[in-house]
Amino acid sequence: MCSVFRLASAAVVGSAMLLAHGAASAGAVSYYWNQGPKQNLADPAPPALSLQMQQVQSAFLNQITYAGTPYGFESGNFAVGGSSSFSYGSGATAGTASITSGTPSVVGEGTPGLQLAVGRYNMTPGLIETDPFGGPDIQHIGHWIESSSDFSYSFTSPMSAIGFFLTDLGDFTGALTIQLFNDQTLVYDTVGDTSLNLIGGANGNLGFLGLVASSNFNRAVFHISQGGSPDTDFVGFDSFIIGSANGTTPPLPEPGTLALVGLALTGVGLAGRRRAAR
Ligand SMILES: [Ca+2]
Ligand SMILES: [Ca+2]
Repeated sequence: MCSVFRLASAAVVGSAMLLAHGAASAGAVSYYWNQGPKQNLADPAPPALSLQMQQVQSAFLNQITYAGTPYGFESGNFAVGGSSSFSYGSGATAGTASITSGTPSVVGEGTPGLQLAVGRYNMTPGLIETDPFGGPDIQHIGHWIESSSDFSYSFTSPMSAIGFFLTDLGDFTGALTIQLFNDQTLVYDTVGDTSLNLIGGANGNLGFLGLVASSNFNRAVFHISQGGSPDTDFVGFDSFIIGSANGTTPPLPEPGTLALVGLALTGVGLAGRRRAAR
C-alpha cells in the first residue's frame, strides 16, 4: 500500500523527474539511464557522461553514503584474469565483496585477443597510459569485469545501496536482471520493478544503474539471459559503489499519518453533510 502511494504521487511529476529522483518500487528505489553507444571504441578513455546520465548518477549518490572511491578493478590484485573481489566501506561498514557464484573475469587492456571494439570498456576515469610504447600493459590501466552468464557478489558487511556502470548490454538480445538478498530473504528484484526499464542497446552502449534498497542486503545476483546463442551477449561492469541509504529519500506514509488523513477526510465528510442538512 505504501509503495502504491509513492508511485501515485511520483506519476504526477512526469518521467523526466522520475528519472532524476529515482523510481520507487517494492524493496528499492532504482536509478537507471542509458546514454547509448560510446562513439570511439578505440579510445581507451571513458566516454563523457551525458547531462541526463550525470543527473541520474547524482540523484543516486545524493541518497547514499559511501566510503572511498568507486571500485574499478585497477589497482591492487585486479590484474587481467585475477580476482574480482574488492573491499568497501570503512569502520563499522567495512567489508569485502567477493564472487560467490559464476565466473566474471577481470578484463581490459592486456587481455589476449580482446579488442576495445567489442563494446565493453573501462569507466574508471583519470588513468594514464604508462607504457611509453603504447602497447598492452597488464597491470595498471583500463580494467572492468564482464560476463555472459550469471554471477553473484556477496558482501561481508550488509549494505543497502549499490551502483555501477554497465557496458554493452543487450546488443545481442541478452537481458540483465538483478536480485538483492539478505541471506535467503529477497529484498528487491528488478523483474518486479515496473518503474525500471533496464534496456541496453547497440554495441558499446553505456548505462548506469543505482539501487537504494529499503533494507540491507548481503548478496547481489546478476542474472544474464541470452536471447540468442549461449554466451553471445557479454555485459561489462565497472566502478562499483557500495553504500548505505542516508535516509533522505522521501519517507513513506506511516500508518499513523494515514490514520490522521483518514480522520481529516471523515471530518470533511461530516462537515459536508452538516452543510447539506442546512
Ligand atoms: Ca575500471
Ligand atoms: Ca554485449
